[in-house]
Amino acid sequence: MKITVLTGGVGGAKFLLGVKAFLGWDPTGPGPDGDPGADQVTAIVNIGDDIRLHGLQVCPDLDSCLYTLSGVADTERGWGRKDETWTAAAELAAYGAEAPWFALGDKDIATHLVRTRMLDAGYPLSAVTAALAAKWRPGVTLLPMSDERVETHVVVADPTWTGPAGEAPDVALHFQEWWTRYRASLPAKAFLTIGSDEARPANGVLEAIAEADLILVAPSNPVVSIGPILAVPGIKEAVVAAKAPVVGVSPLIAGKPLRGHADACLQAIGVEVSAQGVGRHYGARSDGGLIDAFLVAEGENADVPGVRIGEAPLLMTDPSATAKMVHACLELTR
Ligand code: GDP
Ligand code: FO1
Ligand code: CA
Repeated sequence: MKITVLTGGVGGAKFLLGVKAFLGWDPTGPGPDGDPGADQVTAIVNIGDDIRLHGLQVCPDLDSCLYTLSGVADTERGWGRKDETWTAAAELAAYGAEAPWFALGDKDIATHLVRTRMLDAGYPLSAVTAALAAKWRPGVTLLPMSDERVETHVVVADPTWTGPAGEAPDVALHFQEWWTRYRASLPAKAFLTIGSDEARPANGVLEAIAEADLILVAPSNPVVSIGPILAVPGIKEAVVAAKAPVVGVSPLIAGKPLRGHADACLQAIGVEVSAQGVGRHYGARSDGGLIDAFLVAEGENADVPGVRIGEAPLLMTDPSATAKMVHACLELTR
């Protein structure tokens, strides 16, 4: 069976642990790497969060997936490596270097150094990601949504404005500044996916969508994780045209995200902060939208026209619990 998953970082990576468990694989193991007859999982990962800092290209969602699926992620902190140290980050801050609000761990910096060196040598991000995966063996094929630069920027009233209240001009912040420095506390007026118009699906993305037997939209942030993926010309069209059923999973339980600021993001684009709101935001594939079915938490009573609703426990407490969610998604395709 070929499963293709649209995903962001932390939430998506936890979901992918469950996809591996559903297939009977060790969630943090290499999977049946390369065995031709075996099941295959491909993740199409958001790169809108990517940021170049200190001359290094940082790819948070790809790295969340890479580290989580190979068992070296710090699950408490929710990003970066476990057993991490912050010596370089402290020295950078002491120098007054850029973006002290975005700390790079020492182990993590090695990943960014290797990636940046390969990018600067001309390798596309998909090839760089494959090279990193050859070392970590996440078991899932990780594809960036694009090999071109796409960055999410957030339009807000200038937080440094000192003039008359209410007259602050709009400025665009890089997503990471909005998300980590300001903790998404500045009301977002718009989310921009800089570069998406010129971006093409990365090598392997359209094939992974066309060849899939099942397409899953992970319980990722619908706005800043799934949104940028669909903003790459050709990707949404490929999903809509795919032979596989498309099943989404709600990232909200009882109208609340389990972590992060998906509620602020949904509010900012005028989408009801509920499973039903997210389902309607994705829309029915039969009606020009994205999904055929949508899995929500028990008791949500979501109604999404044209979309088959399933209810299941939706807390990804461990890979086996998440595997049950994946099973429930598959049941919705029968
Ligand atoms: P990010 O890119 O690191 O922000 O991660 P994602 O966008 O992939 O996932 C973030 C989303 O995962 C948040 O909106 C959370 O609500 C959602 N999430 C985290 N844990 C769970 C869980 O246990 N169940 C469900 N349904 N969603 C979850
Ligand atoms: N999140 C924070 O809240 N503070 C940080 O200092 C921080 C550093 C960081 C470094 C590398 C990386 O891959 C992720 C990092 N994150 C940090 C998390 C990051 O903002 C999130 O993983 C996603 O981009 C949010 O979707
Ligand atoms: Ca992300």
